[in-house]
Amino acid sequence: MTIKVHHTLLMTGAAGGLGTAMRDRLKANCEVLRLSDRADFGPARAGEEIALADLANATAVDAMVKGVQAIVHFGGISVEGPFEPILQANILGVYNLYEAARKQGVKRVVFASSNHVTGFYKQSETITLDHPARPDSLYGVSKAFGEDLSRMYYDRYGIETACVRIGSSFAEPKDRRMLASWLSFDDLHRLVTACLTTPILGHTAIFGMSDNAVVWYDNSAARHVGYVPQDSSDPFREAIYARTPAPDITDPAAIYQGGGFLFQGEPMTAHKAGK
Ligand code: NAI
Ligand code: 15L
Repeated sequence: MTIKVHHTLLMTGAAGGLGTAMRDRLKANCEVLRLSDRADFGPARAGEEIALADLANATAVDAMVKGVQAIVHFGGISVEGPFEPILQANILGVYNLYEAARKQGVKRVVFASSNHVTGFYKQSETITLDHPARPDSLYGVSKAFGEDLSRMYYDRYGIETACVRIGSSFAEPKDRRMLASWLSFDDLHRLVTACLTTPILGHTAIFGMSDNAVVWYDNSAARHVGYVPQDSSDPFREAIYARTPAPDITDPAAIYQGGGFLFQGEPMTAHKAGK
């Protein structure tokens, strides 16, 4: 059973993959679920409100945040690409979100950060939450900005945030890399619920992964969140091995945790395997 500690909960990115997957699940966490995106996603259902907003529009973001007690922030550019849309959604947009939260007294945010904040660590490493950011893309840098911005809003204004460095949250793991990075939708909901309900959240990062046998991330410094994953990528392993080739271990996509993100955007020109 989920304790409803917030009457009205805002979820951004409602038209996206995770927004769609979490929409019904998060209704258990509140009396009213306010949904937002810049894209239209149809009418409100029972127990929902809709507040469409472009994150880059401060006035619209203020209206979106008004009257909520907590925010689950999935909205934004979710892949590597040209800088301008990332700037608008993930940098200006996150600033607008925190400014609206500050002005309107919202005290808790679950921020969808990404494994790409630390994508340039190797797949042969298990990193902790104390490892410095090592973004693999402009997208990863924008998520690192969101993490730092939310830290400042905690230190200055007491807005608690969990920066959830989501690995790969899809219905199933799609490839060998995702055997380590996979986060099931049910575990994502468990993780968001833990972030919303833990008595003292403070400001923390936490890696968003299921209870996978292959592990790159150590969440021991975030045990106060109380996240206990219940799913695992392991049942998918055999089928993934059968349908995917063995990795070329000199390929940067196999060396680094960020995988294929290293090849998105402008081509890398300063890479040597093993450095
Ligand atoms: P998605 O791309 O499917 O959904 C993102 C949503 O944000 C879209 O509906 C889009 O319309 C909206 N959006 C984009 N720019 C916007 C703007 N300027 N104003 C308002 N809305 C805007 O992404 P997905 O997979 O649902 O991910 C949700 C969040 O979780 C993203 O922030 C992503 O970076 C993060 N994440 C997701 C992972 C995954 O495995 N699905 C892994 C790591 C992080
Ligand atoms: C992300 O940050 C992306 O939003 C998502 O689409 C996946 O590509 C994921 O990382 C991943 O690394 O698998």
